[in-house]
Amino acid sequence: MPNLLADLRRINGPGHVLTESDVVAGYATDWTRRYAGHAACVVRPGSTSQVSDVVRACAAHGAQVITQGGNTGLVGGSVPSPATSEPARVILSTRRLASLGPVDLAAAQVTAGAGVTIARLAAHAASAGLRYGVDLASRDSATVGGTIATNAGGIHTIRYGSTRSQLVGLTAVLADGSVVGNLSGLTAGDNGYDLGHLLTGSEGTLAVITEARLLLRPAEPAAAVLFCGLAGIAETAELTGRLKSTVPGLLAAEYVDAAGLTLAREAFGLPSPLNSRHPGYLLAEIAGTHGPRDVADYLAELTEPLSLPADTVIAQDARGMAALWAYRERLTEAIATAGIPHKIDVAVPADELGTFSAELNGVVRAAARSNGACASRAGPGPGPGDPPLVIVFGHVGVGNLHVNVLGPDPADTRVDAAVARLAAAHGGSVAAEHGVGRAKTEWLAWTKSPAEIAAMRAIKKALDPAGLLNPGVLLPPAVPPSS
Ligand code: 2HG
Ligand code: ZN
Repeated sequence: MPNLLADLRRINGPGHVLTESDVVAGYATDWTRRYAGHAACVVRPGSTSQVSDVVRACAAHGAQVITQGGNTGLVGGSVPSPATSEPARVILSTRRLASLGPVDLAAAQVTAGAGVTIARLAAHAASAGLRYGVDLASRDSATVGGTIATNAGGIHTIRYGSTRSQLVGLTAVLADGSVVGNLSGLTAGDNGYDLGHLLTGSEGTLAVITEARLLLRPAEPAAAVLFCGLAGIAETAELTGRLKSTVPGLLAAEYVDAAGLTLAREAFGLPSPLNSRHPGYLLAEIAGTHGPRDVADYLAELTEPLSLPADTVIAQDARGMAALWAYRERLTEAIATAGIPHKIDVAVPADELGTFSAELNGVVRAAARSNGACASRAGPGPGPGDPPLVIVFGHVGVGNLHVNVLGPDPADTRVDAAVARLAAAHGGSVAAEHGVGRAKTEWLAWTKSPAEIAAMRAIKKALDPAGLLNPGVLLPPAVPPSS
């Protein structure tokens, strides 16, 4: 260990090897506080070549490398294992890999360091009259590298696709320290295996991403935000389908359920957005692609054939639109004020959302009963003996739901597994935009075939034969559990 630390100090400079236990603990605990691990130190390399030297040094000492961007992942993928035993673990923070190249207007592309935040990238693109297609509530902390590693989606996935759709190339350091990748920005004429796309969604298990070449989109300022009260998620999915096929510039279609809206209102003192309460709400954001006509005329033309619900508000000014977005964007924070939630990020096909949602509460309650009911009160969430509080929201336009459950002991994963199993039973996915992390490895086999998992293991073995890159994340344990 002293030799490893000395090597890391020599490579990065002593100020960029952090060993104070409280500082390391901060990096080793994820945003939810549900996942925390142990590491010998945090290193903060400032260039791809320093990352390469760090990875080589760790390999030479048999130390594990846990790559971390903004640490905003919610499934434990960016923090080390809680085991206290050897081998040593090093958290490699990418935050100093913060270079941001000039916007290439001819190609509508930019090269960004892995540690650049999404907010900084968005502002940079906007200063050149363009936009970056991935946007998410954690934009001020989430990084380019982290969002590639998890293939993050966010609020505009319905319009621009997930991070995979923005990636043109990247630079990465493999487990032996070698540097691979291509930042030429060429989208034609590449051939062979596409390492960039293989690393997208690989959650730090195959390489350390240090830079990326990203596609930018034409700026499409929002012209209106609609907020509609609906009878539930099935009706929301149905209306979203109609919006998708009618509205040319649908930028976002987001769902919030009644429990989520109440919590956000209570946590932040927000007024009711509509005249009445409803089981569910759709927030739709529409771009100003309607030409020179007045936005109001355009919406009137649209809303006629769409037959929007009676209780709908439409905001067309920046302030009004932001006020409606607050009910959706501040939900994660609102839930955190009520306790440590179980966060189950799943995808469910649009035509199954109704039955999934109808079965959800029963499934959660049954799993919570087997947990010995709720843990102690940690805020305005449920107290001992209360039923769990289930909050459902997310990117309904792409079938991506964030099920949050408050009440059951955060250490008990039975509720999480039950919800993931329900999503799988409805033809969905146990993990969507947050990744698999440490939380969901055992459930991957519910939606991926043995052959697929074997192929993933073979890739891991080929690229990281010693298993030093983010072990315990993404891939299921070698011997699957019996359940
Ligand atoms: C969002 O869409 C994020 O706001 C966070 O993915 C989801 O807190 C969550 O469960
Ligand atoms: Zn999300």
